[in-house]
Amino acid sequence: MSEASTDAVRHELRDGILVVSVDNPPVNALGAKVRYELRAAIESAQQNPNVEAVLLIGAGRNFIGGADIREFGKPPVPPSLPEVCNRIEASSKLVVAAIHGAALGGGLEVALAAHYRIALADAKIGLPEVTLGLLPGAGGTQRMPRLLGAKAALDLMLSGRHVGANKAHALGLIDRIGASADVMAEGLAYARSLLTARAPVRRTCDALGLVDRAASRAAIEAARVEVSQRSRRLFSPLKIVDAVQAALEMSFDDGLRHERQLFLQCLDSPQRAGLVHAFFAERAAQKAPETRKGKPRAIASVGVIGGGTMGAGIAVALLDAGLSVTMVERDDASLAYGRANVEKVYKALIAKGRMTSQAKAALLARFDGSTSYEALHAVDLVVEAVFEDMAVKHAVFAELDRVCKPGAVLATNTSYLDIDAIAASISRPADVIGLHFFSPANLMKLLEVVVPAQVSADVVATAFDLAKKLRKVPVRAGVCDGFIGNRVLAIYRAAADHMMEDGASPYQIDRAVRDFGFPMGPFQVSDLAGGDIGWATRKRRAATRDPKLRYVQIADRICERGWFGQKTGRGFYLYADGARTGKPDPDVEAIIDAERERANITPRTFTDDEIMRRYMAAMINEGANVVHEGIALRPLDVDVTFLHGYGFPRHRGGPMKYADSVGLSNVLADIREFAKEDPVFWQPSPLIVELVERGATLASLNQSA
Ligand code: 3H9
Repeated sequence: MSEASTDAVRHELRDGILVVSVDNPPVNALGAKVRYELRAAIESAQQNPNVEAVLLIGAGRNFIGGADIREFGKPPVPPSLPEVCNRIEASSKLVVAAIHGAALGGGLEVALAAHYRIALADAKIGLPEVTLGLLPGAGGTQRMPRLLGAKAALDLMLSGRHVGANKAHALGLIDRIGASADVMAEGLAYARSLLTARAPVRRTCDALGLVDRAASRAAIEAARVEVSQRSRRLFSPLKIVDAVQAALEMSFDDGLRHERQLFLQCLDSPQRAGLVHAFFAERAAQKAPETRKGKPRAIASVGVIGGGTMGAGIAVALLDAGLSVTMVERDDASLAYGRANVEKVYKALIAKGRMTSQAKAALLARFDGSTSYEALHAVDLVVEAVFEDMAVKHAVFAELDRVCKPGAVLATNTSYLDIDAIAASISRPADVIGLHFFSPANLMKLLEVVVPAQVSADVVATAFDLAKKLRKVPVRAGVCDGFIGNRVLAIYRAAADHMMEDGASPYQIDRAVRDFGFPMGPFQVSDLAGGDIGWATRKRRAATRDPKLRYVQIADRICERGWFGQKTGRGFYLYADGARTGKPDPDVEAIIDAERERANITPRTFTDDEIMRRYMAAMINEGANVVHEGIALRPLDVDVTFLHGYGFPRHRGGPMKYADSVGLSNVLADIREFAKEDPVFWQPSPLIVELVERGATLASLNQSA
């Protein structure tokens, strides 16, 4: 046995097979060092007469997680990944890839360049580049269609989805599924069996998946139509289709060159920068100071107080994560209603064919209900989702304090109430935390983990751990009215109201916001959530509102008529016969006209660009205030909040990333311009002023905490 070892790629000869293992924790990403050493290993195999075949594997939990995303946007360091893949494919000795865990992006492209592929049952195989604003740039767009045909290859590349070993085998992506969990043993046995059978070197570039040219062309055209309709704001999907077309029409080498050009265009696009920012921001948001200090408490059983829409949604999220749930309601009728709300979610899934009745029964076996708090004596965590009223919350927490076991985490789902005050009202404030779910709680990814002053680090760590179990995206927030998300929302919604009163119609504002990339505009959101919710908040804030602050009454006039949006058939829009998409309402336009007159405003026109500049400036300014006050740890926490709770277009990275991309000094100039009309509303955030003075970006603050 001969061996050579390097840091990132190790190789050793085992009975004629050179085992080349990529060892670059945490996910064996293909950074410059890995690429260099991988190529060297393949070259050494060609020269070594003792090597009959090469086995590529990954050390640790994955094969290879892809190109090193951290290198994007930096000067390229040779060898490039396409070069390395070409070198692998050109090998005169058999190259076998043995996949366990992730073989994603460049990782799969390395495997596609190998001559044979085996995968273990835990494999996650895919080309997710599109989710980062890219296309597979190391031969993937040329090799995958040749291997699978254009249709299947386009489907995988355009969706970015992962497939498991069985599906990959059925598609023809891999040749064999390993029976055990030992990747080395499976890979060696497979390579040996290929050698024994004198299997030829079989290069993917020669595969015949595109020979049916008519079918390939049809698949490419169909994908082009679909992409133009569905992903019209995104840059890379059409480039993926172009690259596959090149695979059909050009030689392999020309196709690779074309792929490279398209890849570089994507790499340079602001969308790539936004999407990569979102990727890292989501991961960074999962780390808060307390998650490093505290040890999560074990959570198996959870109590949910309240069976309304929110409580039931939370119960479903918990059940789906495999936890046991005890719902507490004040009487039998309310409990029955709560249970029905839970069942309704599963019934809808069954109706859509996405769940079996057996699966529903298995989930509901972990669901229990009671009208007595005593039922919560043994639970590990409680989430309270009752009416938003401080006196009611105090009463609930007093009961929890009385019945819950020591060490139980006591969480409130309040959207704005002072959690410090709730914590201070009981004997164990260190166990009290905010878990702010978004509706529908079983679907929405965002979970604001609201950290009151006295909470213990263990409890915060438990909340982050729970978020992971629930497959939610947690963001740490401090206590204030509205926390991160709703506090910022109140400000940009006010900016939208100002524009509406000044002359823009709500329909134009919604359209401009949708064209920017949000799924809905603010007035559609209000109609969906129920206008009464915002109305209640405005009434609550009325007493403390700065009388000098401009207040637009249009929404109040609409609510006074009982027009609360979709649920009442009209709000800002008209929803005929239960329609979910509304139509502009002339009566609403008349109300707006009357309000403009009452406020003595001569309406003026706004361009969509003006609308978005004001809308975004308001969002960015309050986002910066939230960071400045320590409510959000870093700008990236604001970004993640808006990406996952408010439909912010992912390819723009989030409002703080967007601010940097348009230039913080430009945003500040806009705010100062708008302040000439309304200096009370448009007060530049001290953080923005400071950063602009120093010539620094919001991103520069993302390293802290
Ligand atoms: C590509 O390949 C382009 C090519 O086609 C062309 C090139 C020419 N690079 O997610 P986790 C970090 S594009 C650098 O929590 P998990 C991550 O930030 C790439 N770093 O683990 C985190 O760091 P930290 C296509 C990466 O076990 C840590 O690893 N590939 C990369 O839940 C753990 O990550 C993809 O898009 C990377 N590629 O999931 C796959 N990946 O600890 C992206 C991860 O400092 N990755 N990190 O926060 C994933 O989907 C998941 O990470 C994976 C593991 C499934 C692999």
